[in-house]
Amino acid sequence: MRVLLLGGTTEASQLAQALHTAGIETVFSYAGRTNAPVAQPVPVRVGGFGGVAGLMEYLVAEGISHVVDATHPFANTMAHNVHQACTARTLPLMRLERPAWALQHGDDWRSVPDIASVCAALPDTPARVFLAIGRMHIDQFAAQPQHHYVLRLVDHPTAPIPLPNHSVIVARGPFDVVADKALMLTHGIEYLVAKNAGGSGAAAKITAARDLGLPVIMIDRPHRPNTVKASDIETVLHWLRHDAERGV
Ligand code: 3Y8
Ligand code: NAP
Repeated sequence: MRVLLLGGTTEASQLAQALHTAGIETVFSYAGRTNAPVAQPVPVRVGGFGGVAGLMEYLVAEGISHVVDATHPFANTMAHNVHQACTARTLPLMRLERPAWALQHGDDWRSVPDIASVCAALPDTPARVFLAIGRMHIDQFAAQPQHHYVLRLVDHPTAPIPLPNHSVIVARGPFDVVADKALMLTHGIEYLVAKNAGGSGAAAKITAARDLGLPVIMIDRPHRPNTVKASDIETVLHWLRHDAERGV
């Protein structure tokens, strides 16, 4: 058995540790988005595969027997590519996907279907917005330059930020509620923008916004392919052990 683990989330790192402990041969895969991704206890590969075709070639060349897609719920191209590649190669694939965050008492969520819809959910009058959705979609907010944006990024920006009023905070998760509340108070945040990432690694800002009575513009998850799915690592381990015992 040789597992390809598509990573980049807290749960992927937890699963890598469990697979290492169980002695299951695993390759952990990062896209290469950040300068210094978290180290893993198993061999790591970094960078895209070259689309579906490149991934199919990789699966054969590396003798992969099972694939676990533990990427972030918004890593949607990867999810579709791996589903297509594993279907074509008739390789067992399981997606490890943490449940979405659910509205709780005291939450003030304005749900939007995608990142492009966030601007329309912001007020016309200038506001102070905590844009906690990373680096890749900042340019979409240039359409609303009147706001002051607080941007939290994993790495220091290498290109100019196309927003006239902004502050940058460089930090990687997991985050905590006390620090996220302090951040929102220090910066006088009036709106939080977040993807429904789910999981524990970035939930702190959602709790902090609830405690402070701040509105959250919550971006719903994109549709993902209909893959065999698990919401916890024990289920993934059981799935793999079952095949390992059968010598698959
Ligand atoms: C490269 C691997 C771990 C994993 C930590 C989780 C938690 C923090 C939630 C905020 C929101 C955001 C962002 C975020 C979360 C965890 C987890 C998670 C959000 C790392 C990582 C990689 C990435 C890629 C990066 C994106 C960016 C998104 C920052 C490592 C740290 C905002 C998503 O600069 C860039 O190009 C960054 C790109 C995709 C989204 C964006 O559009 O900018 N994640 N995040 C993975 C790879 O190369 O394959 O560097 O170690 C992983 C984590 N990100 O092991 O502790 O499990 O969900 N990551 C979002 O949800 O909105 C932060 O600030 O509150
Ligand atoms: P994406 O849009 O779904 O994928 C874009 C391309 O990046 C893919 O087609 C693939 O390139 C490559 N790729 C993505 N994940 C990969 C992986 N784990 N290993 C190897 N190549 C990968 O992905 P994304 O949203 O940019 O996310 C990239 C990484 O950041 C993922 O590991 C994801 O788990 C992590 N992450 C993303 C978010 C987010 O908000 N999107 C949040 C937290 C963590 P090829 O086509 O060349 O194969």
